[in-house]
Amino acid sequence: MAIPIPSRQLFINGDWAEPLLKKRIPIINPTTEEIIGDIPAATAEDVDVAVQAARSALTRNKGKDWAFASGAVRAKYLRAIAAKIKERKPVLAKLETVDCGKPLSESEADMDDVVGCFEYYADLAEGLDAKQKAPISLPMKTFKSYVIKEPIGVVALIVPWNYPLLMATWKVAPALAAGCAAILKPSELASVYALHLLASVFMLLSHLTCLELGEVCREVDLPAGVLNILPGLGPEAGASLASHPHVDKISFTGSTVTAVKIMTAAAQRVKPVTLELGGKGPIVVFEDVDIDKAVEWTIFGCFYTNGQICSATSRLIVHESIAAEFLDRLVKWSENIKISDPLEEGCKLGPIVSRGQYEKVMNFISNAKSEGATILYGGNRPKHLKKGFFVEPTIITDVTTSMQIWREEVFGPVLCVKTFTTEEEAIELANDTHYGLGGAVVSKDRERCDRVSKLLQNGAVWVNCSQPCFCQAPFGGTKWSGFGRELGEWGLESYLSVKQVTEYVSDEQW
Ligand code: TXE
Repeated sequence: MAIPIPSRQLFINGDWAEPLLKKRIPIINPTTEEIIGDIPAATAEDVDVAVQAARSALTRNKGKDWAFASGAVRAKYLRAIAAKIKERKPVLAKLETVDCGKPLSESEADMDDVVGCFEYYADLAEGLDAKQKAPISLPMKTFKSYVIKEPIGVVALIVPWNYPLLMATWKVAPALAAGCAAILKPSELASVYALHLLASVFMLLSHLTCLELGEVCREVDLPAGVLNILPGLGPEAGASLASHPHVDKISFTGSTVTAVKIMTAAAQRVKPVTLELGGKGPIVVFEDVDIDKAVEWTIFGCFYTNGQICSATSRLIVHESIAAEFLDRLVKWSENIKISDPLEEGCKLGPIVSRGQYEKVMNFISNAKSEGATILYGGNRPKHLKKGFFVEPTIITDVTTSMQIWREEVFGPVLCVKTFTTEEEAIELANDTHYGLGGAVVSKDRERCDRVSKLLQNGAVWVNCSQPCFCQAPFGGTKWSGFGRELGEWGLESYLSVKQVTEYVSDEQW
């Protein structure tokens, strides 16, 4: 099924703009390994223009066009964007799948979440109006104080490739609801393979739907400069944004290594950052579970989005009394996972996003073998597929806590397994990681679930499930998984600055 790939430019100041250095870069479909189009790549020069456009969107007409427009006005635009995305869902979902390899049913679900997220923040934008000038109770009658919430300003939103449009929406919707102007930088991936063969060629993906968001903004007449979209290389476009003197905040989702660079750049100008980084989540399965249900959540928690989820529960910690039967059924379930072209009906596992990521995943598997772990299931490229960056769902046992496979994020369909005997041991194993994004506990014992939820060092804990995510609930991590929270009212607050106004009203009792 050939999908026409739209040819787009950068989206700056409300319109399409050719990159100043005219750089364009090919896009590869991870299923066919074919070049399917190209996209523009922004450089520092384009970043400058976009930041200027964003700044004037905030100040135009004394801010009344956007930053100091009412929340209700901004809500109208957010709802209009949601409606346009809903209309385009079939096309956008296909583009997402062709671009990053996730099964079409998952891309469709992502588009529903995108729509829901814009609608949710439209409601919150409206709600902001009533919260302005909230009085503060003071110990003296001679003073009156109130609080106003103002947009932080121009924000840089740097996003990864595993949920291109959804991760963008998690940032764009609250930022716009708050009255900020934004520069969105979608991800690029440099294919390791291509770099070896052809030093100057980078393969970029995961921009397509983000660029379509530009077209949607044009159609709803979003005021010029409020949202600018600049695909480009991380060390070039991303780094210029992170260090730009007129960017007021950075919200980043990606790797911990890149987060350190972004924080370092932000620190030079004392800029706030929100960081949502990687993970190595545990799923703790107790002996009292319904095994089939627990197996299903284990599979979902690790293999959804081809295993490329930061909150994936990729370390299974299972009670030793049920481990043998659990693993047996886990293997049977894994055998039934349909691995195919992700556009095909019923596909449950598509290709890894790029050759570089594919090779990284395969290296993790071969390192695990050489460190003495056992590949209980999978570990290879599926034999029935001749092309594409596919990896079988993989289950690894005989793992020790010092092995790389236990410690590092794989970002692929790879589950490693350890058993436990006591609850204390389970919690210790679950927390034995530098990361702290998502974690799960599965048990029929309510009190035990409450105890374990409290003790897991994660920003999100799932009980008797893994991964469900609602835009109303806060999302973010502890430890190396970052700080700050996206989504819910916490997401909106992260784009607002709180100002107190205190007035001297009378000198009685002074
Ligand atoms: O991430 P990067 P990559 C993890 C996952 C994956 C690994 C590498 O383990 O295997 O990270 O993926 C931009 N200044 N996650 O290389 O580099 C870049 O252009 C400013 C977890 O894709 O972190 C892209 O837009 N920006 C994760 C974004 O950062 C820079 C999702 C993410 O890229 C930059 C993705 C720089 N110097 C990967 N360098 C999650 N938390 O969900 C790069 N970028």
